[in-house]
Amino acid sequence: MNRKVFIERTTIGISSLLVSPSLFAKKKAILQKPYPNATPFAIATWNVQKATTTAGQALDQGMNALDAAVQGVAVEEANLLNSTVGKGGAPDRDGNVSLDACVMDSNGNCGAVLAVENITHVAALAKEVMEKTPHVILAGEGARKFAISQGYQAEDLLTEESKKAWQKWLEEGHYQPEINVENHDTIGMLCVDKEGALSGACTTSGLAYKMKGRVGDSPIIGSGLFVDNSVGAAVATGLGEEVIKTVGSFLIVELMRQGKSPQEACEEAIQRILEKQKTKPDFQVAYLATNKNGVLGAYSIHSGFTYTIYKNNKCQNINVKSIF
Ligand code: SD4
Repeated sequence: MNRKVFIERTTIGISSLLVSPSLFAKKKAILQKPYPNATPFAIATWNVQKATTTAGQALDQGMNALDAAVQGVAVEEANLLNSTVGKGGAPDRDGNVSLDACVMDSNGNCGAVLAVENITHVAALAKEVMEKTPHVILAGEGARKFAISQGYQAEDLLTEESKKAWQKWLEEGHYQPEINVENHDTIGMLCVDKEGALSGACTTSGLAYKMKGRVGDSPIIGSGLFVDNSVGAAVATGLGEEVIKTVGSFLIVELMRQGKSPQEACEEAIQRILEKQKTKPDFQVAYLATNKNGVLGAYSIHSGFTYTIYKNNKCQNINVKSIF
């Protein structure tokens, strides 16, 4: 295409958009209101009833979906007894706690922080990256410095308990990712607000005793979390390396876009991982998804995965079906 033809085509393209502003208006409306008269709800990976209720009640009071998800997961980030998220999370093999998180909103905006030390509320920090910087991802020391500049307190995230557990691990120092059967782990939360907007947050300390600098799926948009307000959303937990290889959360949303139910989409995404395994895998991966109508799906490789839902003033923890 020569320059003249290119300019002509571009001009035609732009002017046709200028004469039909309703094209834009319509698209915006669809993006912002996917579920007219939505009943707000919050869902989260694992048994995190306090976190899910915090988000659900905030939604009932009119909070927007993104803020509610960030507020919900903050409960577990601050929970010292949760050794897989936030303060008290298991450190890497050198004894440093480094956290990963991301958020995504109903308009497709997203933010993430990777391998951040000394900051507890990394999902909120990911939201600040999204809202206050021209970037999507900040990693390591840059993310930590940005947090401090935004007024976050630098804290020692290693607790007496997590230090003791790490020192015990050091006696053998044998690193092998393990199947998760604990009742809480990486927290992926999806929220729908009264406006029908869908947003999510995902936060984790990653694999216990990981190599320094290792980052899993949780802060990677499309792997640990993906939201498309005109289709639905998904979150992942488990061995991040396997989720990343199949871009799991994005895959689930795309399968729903093609007409699969949330349950079918989660099952196919798990199958996609298993196709590459020669023997029964000794790792866990689990997915939780909702479509734009609030129909849920969840599936895992091994048993033991649960999710929590808060809707209509009721909070429940649900067992999820698994392949094995
Ligand atoms: C990671 N997906 O860093 C996280 C860890 C996790 O259940 O979810 N564990 O790979």
